[in-house]
This record gives sequence, C-alpha cells and structure tokens, in this order.
Amino acid sequence: MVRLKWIHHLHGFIFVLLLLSGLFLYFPQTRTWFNEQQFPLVPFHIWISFLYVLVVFFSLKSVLNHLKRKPYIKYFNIWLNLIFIAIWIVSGMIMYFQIHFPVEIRNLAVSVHGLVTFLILPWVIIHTVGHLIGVKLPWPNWWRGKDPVPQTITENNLERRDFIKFTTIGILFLFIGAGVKWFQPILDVAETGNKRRGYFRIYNVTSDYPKYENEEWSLTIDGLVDQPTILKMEEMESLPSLTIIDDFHCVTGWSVLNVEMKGILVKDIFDAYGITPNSSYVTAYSGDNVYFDTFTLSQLLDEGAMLVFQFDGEKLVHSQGYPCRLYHPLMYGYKSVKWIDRLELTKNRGRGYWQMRGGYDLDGYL
Ligand SMILES: Nc1nc2c(c(=O)[nH]1)N[C@H]1C(S)=C(S)[C@@H](COP(=O)(O)O)O[C@H]1N2
Ligand SMILES: [Mo]
Repeated sequence: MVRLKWIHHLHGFIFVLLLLSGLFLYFPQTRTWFNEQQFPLVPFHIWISFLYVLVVFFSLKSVLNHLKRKPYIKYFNIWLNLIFIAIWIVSGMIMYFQIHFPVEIRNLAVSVHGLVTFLILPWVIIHTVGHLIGVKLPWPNWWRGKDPVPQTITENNLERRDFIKFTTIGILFLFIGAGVKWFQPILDVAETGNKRRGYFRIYNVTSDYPKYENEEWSLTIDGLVDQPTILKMEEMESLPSLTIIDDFHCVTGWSVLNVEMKGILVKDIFDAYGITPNSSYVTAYSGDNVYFDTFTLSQLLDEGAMLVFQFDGEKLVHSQGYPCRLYHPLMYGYKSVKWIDRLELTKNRGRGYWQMRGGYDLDGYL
C-alpha cells in the first residue's frame, strides 16, 4: 500500500498545480502578473494536465482494486474526481480546438471549465486539510439519527463529511467564482440594455497599461512612409467614422457577439493624410510599450481594419484600450492591439508579441 499512498500524494500534488495554474489564468490580475514574469502559464497548465491524466490512467486499476476491499463510501472521492476530470477534459479540449466548434459551445466550455473548478475547490481544501491534520470529524446528529453508522465505515467519516460540506460550500464557492467573472459582467450588460451576447474577459499582458487623459493620446504613422504623420484626437474626430456590428473572438475560446464598434478605417486615415507607404508591412504598437502585432499593409487597408474608439456606443474603458484599439474584422482578438499609438511601416514582416511567446498564427484569421 506504500505505492498507493505515493500515487495519492503525487495525484494531489499535480492536482494542486493544475488548480493553481487554472485559477491564476482565471483572474485577470494573476494572468497579467505571470505574463509580466514571462511565465508561459497556458502551456504549463496544458502540459501538467497531460501528466495528470497519465497518472490517473495508469493508477486507476490498482486504486479500484484496492477499493474493492473497502467500504462503499470510499468510492465517493474517486467518482467525484473522475466526473470532474471528464468535464475538465471535454471542456478543455473544446477550448483548445475551439475553431472547430460553434461559438455557443465554445463560450459554454470556457464557462464550465472555470465554474466546475470553483465547485470542487471546497472539497479539495477540506480533503487536503483533513489529510494534513488527520482529523476525524464527528457525524452530524441529523444524519446519525436516520442512518446509524456501521462499524466498518466509521474510519471514513471524513469522506462522508466531505460530501455534506462539499455540496453546501460548493454552491457558495460557485457563486463567488461566478460573481467574480461571469455573472457580474452579464448583469452589467443587462443593465445598459445591451443586446450583445457574452462579454469581454480583459486580457492584458501588462498591469501598468497607459491611462490616457482626454487629449494626451496621439497616433504616429512612421517608418517607411514619405512623411511621418502624428494624428491627435481632434484630427481623428474630423475624419469620417464608421459603425459596424461584429463578433469578437479570443483565441482562448471566448467570444462576444454583436459588439457595436465605432471607429475609423485605417484606409481612410491613409487617404485623408495622403500617407504614401514605401513598404508593404506594418507593425502596430501599443502605448503600453510591450504589446504589438504585425500585418501586411493590404490587411490593414483592404480588409476593413479600423481604429476603434467606441464599443456599444460608449468610449472604450481604460482596461480595454481607451482611447483607441485596432480592430480587424476577419482576425482574432489578439490582433486587436489596445492603446494603439503607432503604425510603423517596415521593410520586412516581423512577429508580434504572441507569435514570439505563444506560437500564435502570424495572420490570425478566424
Ligand atoms: N495592448 C494590448 N492589447 C491587447 C492585448 C494585450 O494584452 N495588450 N490582448 C489581446 C488579446 S489576446 C485579446 S483576446 C484582446 C482582449 O480584449 P479585451 O481585453 O478588451 O477583452 O485584446 C488584445 N489586445
Ligand atoms: Mo486573446
């Protein structure tokens, strides 16, 4: 049984790694922090999950064998675990291979993956603490009265207690988790009478993003152009604007449907200011001095790329790129550089922030 104990602890260790990396991904603040430390949290989470599945797969037989000689209640933890693993695997795979699934399924997978984690959190805590300090909690009276505990399973009090606490506290944690990220924004959207479906999860690679006051912002167009140009807000406002309704897709699986975006076509800016490019590649820089991405000139001029100033009739909020973000209607959200302040025309096409770190596709077409 030494081996089983060892497996149990290994399992627990990997599980906690998964849980922690998952929670760090879940909260924008921690996700951003890890990005700043250049820690590849998403690949880490995925590789650890492979390891986890391997451990479960290869130990399951001996664990089930061992349980055969044990009271029935011992199965509870195993089945709970297996059910959750199945849910995580399915939703995780959908998140990973999301392009092949309809938007609704993808969004559901992202939600379920996170919410289920919050549901199991109290069980993990109770279980771990129980093991660590070796408590044997007494049965609650209402339970004892109905169903006297057979001698054989008194040793399993903790598991039974797990179940009771798990269901009650689980619901509580679910609400905490949901409140943090999923329900609150939905309520916000409902309040503004907004018709769009889903909402943005704020994805920033830096925590000290620029917070422009009204007139501070400007857009520089330079590099291989005849005449470098700097455009201030008032010059932007004098250009013809355009409002489109489109779906915003993040490559990690979530989407926001029917977002009303108001902005100016990149093409209109080039036309209005007679900007003559001497190359066919562009790098779009964020004012956060970290994030950037690259395009062919034609992708920006001929495919409806715009500089967006408003979402759903309101100025962008700070965390979402105020005052201006790039948007390409045919591409993933990571091409939508927030706080964009510079378009540089370059001789060659470089790689962007996420192409260098996360292996994202250079073009990012949906
Ligand atoms: N400057 C900057 N722009 C950025 C990012 C970022 O981290 N920094 N994240 C990108 C990614 S991966 C996505 S999905 C969208 C997210 O937009 P949101 O934060 O408004 O939801 O912004 C994109 N633009
Ligand atoms: Mo993204």
